[in-house]
Amino acid sequence: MRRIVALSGGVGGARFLRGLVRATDPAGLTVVGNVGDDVEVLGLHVSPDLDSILYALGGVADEERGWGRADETWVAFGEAVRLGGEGWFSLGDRDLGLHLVRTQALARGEPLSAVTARLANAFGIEATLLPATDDRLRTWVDTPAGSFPFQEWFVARRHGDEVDLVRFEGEDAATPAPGVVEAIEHAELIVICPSNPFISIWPILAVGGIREALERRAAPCVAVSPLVGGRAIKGPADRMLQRLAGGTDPGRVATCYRGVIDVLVFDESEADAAPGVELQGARPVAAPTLMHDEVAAAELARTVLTAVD
Ligand code: FO1
Repeated sequence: MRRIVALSGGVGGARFLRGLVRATDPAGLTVVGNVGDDVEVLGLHVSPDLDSILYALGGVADEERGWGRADETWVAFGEAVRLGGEGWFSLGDRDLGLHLVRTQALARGEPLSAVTARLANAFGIEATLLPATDDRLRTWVDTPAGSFPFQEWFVARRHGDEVDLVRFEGEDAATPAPGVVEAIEHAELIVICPSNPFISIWPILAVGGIREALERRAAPCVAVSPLVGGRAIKGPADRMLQRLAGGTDPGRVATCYRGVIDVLVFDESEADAAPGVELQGARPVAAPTLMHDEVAAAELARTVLTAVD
């Protein structure tokens, strides 16, 4: 059994993880999920990235929408909105069930990591899923139109504003959730999933104890670029990379992870970008990265698993 730690955001990361559990023994896998985009909606604690991972690994994700559950209905949320509740962030009926359980557990004083473990167990997930931190960590974006909490910018404003800066409220005080540093220290391979570096992976790296554990890692660290041909499959990663890193080529993706990666896997269509990745101190690996189905995701996972053999 190979001990692997994967750092992941929501949609793209979760899709990759479905491939990873096909390509390796999930019992050896620890996933560290982003909590910077957690949000309170209708009094409920929502952890969108942890939930995308739970639903993907539990086999119940809505693949087309990219978030939430398949076969979802919206009766309770529709009624809440009709009665004057906030309606900018949609919660499906099945999804609501999970948020009720999590919110009650947190209100009783249970740490996020403990309730996440119980939820993962309930979904029959073999891999270990840990939030980056049990502490409050929230992503903010500074834009020409003002500063916004992450979900207000992402969902309510449809990530239409350009981003000048990404900040993580609570980063100074946040400590790694139990098990995160130990998993990194005992890992044979560390993987950064094909997630948006700025809003999915940086909040994890913003937890000092995690960043330090990665910097002193014994295991190799392989990141997968979320861009294909300089474009994001979904979401604002390409626009953010252009504005915050000065371009969208794989070399710019590598700059986001300087000091924490040894290898960058990026799409075969950008093979000529290899020297730019090397300049950032990472070994370039060009391979097919489009995950059009679970088989393709597993193939990408195998590329990652063999990139350091
Ligand atoms: N994204 C949207 O664009 N609109 C929504 O109403 C919305 C609701 C939602 C509910 C639960 C959940 O787990 C995710 C949800 N998302 C929604 C997705 C989410 O905002 C983002 O995909 C992630 O935070 C970015 O990683």
